[in-house]
Amino acid sequence: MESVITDFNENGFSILHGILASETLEAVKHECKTLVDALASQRQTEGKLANMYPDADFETRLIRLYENYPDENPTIFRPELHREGFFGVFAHSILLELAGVILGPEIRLYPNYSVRPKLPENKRTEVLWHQDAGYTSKEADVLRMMNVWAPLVPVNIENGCMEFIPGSHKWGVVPHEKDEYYLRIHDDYIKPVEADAVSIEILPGDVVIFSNLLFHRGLPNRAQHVRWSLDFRYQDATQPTLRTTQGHLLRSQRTPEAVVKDAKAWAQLEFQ
Ligand SMILES: O=C(O)CCC(=O)C(=O)O
Repeated sequence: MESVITDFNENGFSILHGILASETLEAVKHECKTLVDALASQRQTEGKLANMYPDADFETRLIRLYENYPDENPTIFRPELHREGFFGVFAHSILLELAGVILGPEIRLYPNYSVRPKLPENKRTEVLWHQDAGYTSKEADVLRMMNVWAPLVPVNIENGCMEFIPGSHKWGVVPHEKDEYYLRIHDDYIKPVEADAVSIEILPGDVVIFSNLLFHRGLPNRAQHVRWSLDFRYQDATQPTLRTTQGHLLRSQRTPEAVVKDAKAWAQLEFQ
């Protein structure tokens, strides 16, 4: 625990190997497969799919479903994540324990939790250099957060792993510019440090925690399968979210009765 916190404070991130149990991961994948099934049915109803590819595997089925419509594939699932199988990761005891040390006793799941199916060679899934705080506001540097990123398939430079600039969380919120699909850190701030980037090549079961101020990006996927991953953020719930949405309370000494108590309760809530 101590070295994880030291890394997080010094470098802006820390990798935790093998902390998600296979049942937890399987529950998440099961829900993702259900979402893909629903998309297959929807596309067949719309007359855009002759074959639903029911036997294609998790890593490739989404590619098959959209091969004739490359601009229509989903790049992110958010409201869809209020399903029981996702709760075990969001409310993971080790992650909440760490968040407790870093953020204090009041912890919310910040209203920015996502599953990303990163399809190959698709500009809409290439997340450019940014700080999460850059998407919120200049004032977001006061937000006390711990970001979590977890792969559902082995991730590497080829299939679009994350890249971080160590120590960049100490530089405050820097200017971002709008690119075609995402914001990106202004060249004046990223070019001088880009060569210091480290690639986060990790396996399902591993997670990386990082600061909301860390310069990071998701590389393009140049493999032939979908790079599935999960990313979410814990925040000190005594602070405002600086968004119109409020997230959900996962730990609290002040109002324990307001905490989302289990997977069933999670599934009844909405993205907010
Ligand atoms: O998954 C990716 O490629 C990018 C994710 C990201 O930028 C984030 O979690 O903040």
